[in-house]
Amino acid sequence: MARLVPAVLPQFPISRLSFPMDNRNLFAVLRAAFPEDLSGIAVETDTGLAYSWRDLERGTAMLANLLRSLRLEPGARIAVQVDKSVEAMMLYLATLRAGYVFLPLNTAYQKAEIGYFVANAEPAVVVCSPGNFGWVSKIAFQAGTRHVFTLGDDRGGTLLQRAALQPDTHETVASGEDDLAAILYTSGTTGRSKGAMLTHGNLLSNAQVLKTAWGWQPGDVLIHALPIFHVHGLFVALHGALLNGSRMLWFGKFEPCAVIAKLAEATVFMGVPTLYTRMLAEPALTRHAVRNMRLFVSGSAPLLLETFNAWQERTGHTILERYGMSETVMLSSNPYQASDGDRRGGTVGFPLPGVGLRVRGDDGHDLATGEIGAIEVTGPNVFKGYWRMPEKTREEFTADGWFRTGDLGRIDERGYVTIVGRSKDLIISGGYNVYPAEIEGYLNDMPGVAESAVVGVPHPDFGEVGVAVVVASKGERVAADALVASLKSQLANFKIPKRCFVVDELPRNAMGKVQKNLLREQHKGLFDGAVGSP
Ligand code: MCA
Ligand code: AMP
Repeated sequence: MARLVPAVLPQFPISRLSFPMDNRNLFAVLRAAFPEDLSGIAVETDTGLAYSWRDLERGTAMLANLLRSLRLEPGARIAVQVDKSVEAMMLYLATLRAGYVFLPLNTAYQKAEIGYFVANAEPAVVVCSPGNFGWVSKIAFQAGTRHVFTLGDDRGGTLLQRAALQPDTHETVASGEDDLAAILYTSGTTGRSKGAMLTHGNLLSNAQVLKTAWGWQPGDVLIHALPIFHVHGLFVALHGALLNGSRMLWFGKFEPCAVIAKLAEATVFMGVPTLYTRMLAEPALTRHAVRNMRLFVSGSAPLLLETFNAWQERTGHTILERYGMSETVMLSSNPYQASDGDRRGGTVGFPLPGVGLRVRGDDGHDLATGEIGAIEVTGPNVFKGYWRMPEKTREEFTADGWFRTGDLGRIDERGYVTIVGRSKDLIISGGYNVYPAEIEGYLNDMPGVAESAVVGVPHPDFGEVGVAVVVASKGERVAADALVASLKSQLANFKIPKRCFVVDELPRNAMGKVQKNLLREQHKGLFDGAVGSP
């Protein structure tokens, strides 16, 4: 039996709050969807804690009051690199509530990565794990950040200590649709990461569209087992549950057996393909285990047909695959209702209501049904631009205002979209994006390295993983293990190539361009038969 704990402080009666619906602040809209009876459980964690809707109301109010008490400038960025916890989720909601801009950072990021984001975004507040305070605060203070707090996944740290001193009511700031709600950094094929600026309107419109598209209904319970520093866990899953006033079963980390054990209590699950393949590897995944489930959603990376079919066979459920990006939130989805069509494995379904999606050729003309070209999109969900990169923003939009996704696809005669590849040099590993150019940059800077190429190859657990191929400088010798060790000391762990080869030369075409396709072909069988993670 879960224990009901107050989120931040002992309970106080809360005053009646008004949420004028002309307020397009995303929090105000989510808050209006909370059940009338705030004493019910909103979030139940895998550590045995339960948070009521009132706890969310009060906790976010206290955190919002703390942020407001710092007298930050309008539009101030709140950068957060902490382990997943309900308090971290409340910090996100509190940032919206107080009218500031949330900047989530993957916990795997190391010094150089955090240094770049902090210097680029100039956050007024940085919140980090207690164990990282030493190095993170140094980076933050050097970049001019005025406030650094800590937040642990055990409800420890200075942020909650300070928030506990604040009143537990807060009138949500009035926001317009065009006001910034969050900045999500996404790496680039060249150069450094770009901060995608998402507005309250972007997030709100997408959440509302998905509520209908995926048939959210009273009594739904969501298993939340994704990280909360990227679009999938932070927006798609979280907003879905909150906007429906639905209880969440909250996992700090994805553990297949623990999640399977909770499926019987849930109705909705969202995951990247690796989560599905890991659950399929467990005999405990049976039709009985999923007897109360209504919907399984997959996205962030291609779902193999093999996984789609195996899931259907084992559980009797057809996974609904959808497609999105940090810059656009969700773009397309397979149908929820059978009357709207089948859920087709290998496709990402139809463009969502309000989303324009077209496929264009190199010459910029619309392609005929079934032809493969560049996917371009438009809609209220499409971001405002890249933070302080007007030039980059211009490059990524067409003259008529459509966003170039960098994905290649086709639309069939029934309107289903299939993604067939990417024009951007990107590896998607276990749902995380890895940009070869970034890894190659680090490798090329290492002593004794003349050049390198990083390519993605199939992997049974992560879908795709990076493999590095390195050429030593003339007269130098380099050891693959040492190169990988050096990368590990500098970069987030999911970016580290799973294998590294030192070769005499890289294959090049007549123009002198490295032929990555040949490297991919050469190494494509490297992980055949590998079970689980390496
Ligand atoms: C961990 N490792 C990885 C990954 N995760 N390597 C490559 N790719 C990864 N994704 C490394 C670890 O550092 C470790 O290396 C080794 O692989 C094994 O780790 P393991 O314990 O198996 O990993 P884990 O901690 O269990 O994590 C696997 C995971 C996780 C649960 C699949 O990667 C995950 O939560 N992925 C979801 C990502 C996500 O939410 N993406 C949504 C992005 P070593 O032993 O050397 O340290 S939003 C998005 O893309 C858009 C907008 C969308 O459409 O949703
Ligand atoms: P991100 O930069 O993390 O927002 O990743 C966005 C990219 O993930 C998209 O441009 C696609 O390449 C990829 N992606 C997301 N969902 C899917 C999907 N269902 N199938 C294939 N690729 C996907």
